[in-house]
Amino acid sequence: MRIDILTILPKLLEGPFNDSIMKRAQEKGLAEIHLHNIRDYSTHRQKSVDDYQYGGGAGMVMTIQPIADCIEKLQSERKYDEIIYMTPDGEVLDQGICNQMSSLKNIIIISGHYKGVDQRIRDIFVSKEISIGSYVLSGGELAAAVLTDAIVRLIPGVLNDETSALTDSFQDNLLAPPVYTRPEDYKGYKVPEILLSGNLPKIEEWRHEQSLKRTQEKRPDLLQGD
Ligand code: 6GU
Repeated sequence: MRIDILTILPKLLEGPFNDSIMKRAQEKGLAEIHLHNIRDYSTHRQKSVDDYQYGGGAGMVMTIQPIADCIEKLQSERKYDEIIYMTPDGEVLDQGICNQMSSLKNIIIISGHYKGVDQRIRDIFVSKEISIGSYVLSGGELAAAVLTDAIVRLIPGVLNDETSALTDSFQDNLLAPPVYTRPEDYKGYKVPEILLSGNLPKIEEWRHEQSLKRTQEKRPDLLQGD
């Protein structure tokens, strides 16, 4: 899978993709992540990427030209399955959306800043608008990093058995059960007996019960099933 991310702050995105699982996915050739600095595409004398908004009001708007030129250059090189715009007014990201997107071949993600991008960028190019939750970030970069991480780890071969996505919280609409490691007894706080029993079917049954219980207590909305 190839992901092209358009941003005015590429530095913000270098860290998250150059470590751990995201790094390994790229080294294994399973994911290609390309960062594009929108400013590099500006034809303006001062390489500006934003301007005052028509109608007045506080806050700058990202201009069409550099973003459109960057997208059109990428589209001339390959076909894209989705062009995603990260915005607090988009569809709220969940595991179902991540699962669907992890099977795509090429996507573009646009990170907005300031008051966002000129509406015409959205009208002309964008096929999907995504928010990562009901709060406002100062820019779309961290949201783009969240989306990319959540998608890339689902690409077959990225995770090994140890980090399998199958037992993640949310994969079956249930939260993951509690986990324990050594020591067996920490200042009187003990590991549940069942986990030491070696009885695998019983352990799996316990884990499922715990998942259900946790979900009921913490996220009953997930059990509503819609
Ligand atoms: Cl995608 N962008 C910004 N700026 N804020 C957000 C968001 C996105 N999702 C939640 N808050």
